Amino acid sequence: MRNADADNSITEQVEQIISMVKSRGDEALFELAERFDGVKLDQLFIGQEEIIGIASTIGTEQKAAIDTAFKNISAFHRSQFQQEKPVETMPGVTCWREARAIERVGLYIPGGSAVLPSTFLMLGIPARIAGCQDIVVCSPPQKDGRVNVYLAYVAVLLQINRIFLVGGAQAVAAMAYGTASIAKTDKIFGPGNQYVTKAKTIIQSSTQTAIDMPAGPSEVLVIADEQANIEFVAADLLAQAEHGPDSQAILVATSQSIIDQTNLALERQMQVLPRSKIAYQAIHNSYAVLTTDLNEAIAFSNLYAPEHLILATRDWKALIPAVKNAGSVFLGNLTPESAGDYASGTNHTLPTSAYARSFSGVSLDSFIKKITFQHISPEGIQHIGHTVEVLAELEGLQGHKNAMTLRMNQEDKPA
Ligand code: HSO
Ligand code: ZN
Repeated sequence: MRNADADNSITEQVEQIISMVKSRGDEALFELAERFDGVKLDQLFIGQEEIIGIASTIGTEQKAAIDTAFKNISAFHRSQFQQEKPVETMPGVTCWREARAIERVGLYIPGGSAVLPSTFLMLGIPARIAGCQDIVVCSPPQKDGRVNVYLAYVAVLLQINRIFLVGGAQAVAAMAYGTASIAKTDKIFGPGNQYVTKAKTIIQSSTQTAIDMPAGPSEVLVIADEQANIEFVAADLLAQAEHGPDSQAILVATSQSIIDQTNLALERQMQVLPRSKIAYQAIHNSYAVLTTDLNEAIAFSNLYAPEHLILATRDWKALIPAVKNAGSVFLGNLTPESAGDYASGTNHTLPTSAYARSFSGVSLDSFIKKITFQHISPEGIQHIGHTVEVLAELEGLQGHKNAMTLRMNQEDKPA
């Protein structure tokens, strides 16, 4: 089921964890690390020296791959920086917007069934480009009470010199309420299991800390026609399926034979995947849809609003204008979701569970807010004054009218 909502038992446990962290702070975090991660920590974070030490053990090939991803993701996110021009809406009335970084952000990097250094890149890079002042990073500790070498290397690239060894709902609670060691943040980012997601929704409605987006299990929808490469289609569905048993991998095909062939390819390819058990369950909970043509396929996809949409057809260009709801779109037979998951440049933190109807994925925008500015000159006051007076009058707000009238009648005219 797609919108499998956490049952009450998850809510209750998460509420308990949040109130523990709220009342007992760091002490609760030590206790919960022992309970949930099976680690007796002697300190809650690893610092710069240790991060550099761990990072230095990275393999050459892995380092080069992370460097390339870092470069591409940085280039794409840097291009999202936009300065808007001031607009003179009336002579002497000037309005504009300026972006400012969200000052304190919290990044949650999951560490459960798979450690995802790519998620660290996807959140840390836009946070750095935006110029966020404080970037708090939480990730569950490994069994040895340290962090994974790849996370450590990403931290070095991002110049982040502290990683808190805190996972799950307790990490979200700590970044929302703050503890002696962990600073309270203004916005929390990052995917996680049902506990993390539940904690994010709870703190969003009960604190002033915002969240990136509501998150659910990951999804891909592949639209395939006769020009699709069936092996690639099956591989893309499995790449999604291996994320978790609740992942959705949907095939929308324009003929039954594409579906049949994909099923055969899925069976074959699945056998050799190390995470085949997980992938099998996900594929089992997913489905294929038969449509008469590509237009009908896109119409279905728009209703479904997938996190990832792959257009496995040579006609992908013609379909672009018809895409109305999707988190991120992969065009043509040679563009796998994996490219965007890791290294092409786009962000992989995307809206799931049909939220792509109204939400965008994480980008530079997610780490900034835009402030409007305006200035009115003596000429401007004369131009806009009467309009404001009339509108204030019709709303029965005399004080508003007054604030304008006084200025319209001012003799000496400051700039
Ligand atoms: N497909 C995931 C992101 C990811 N894949 C990380 C591999 N590592 C959600 O977009
Ligand atoms: Zn993925």
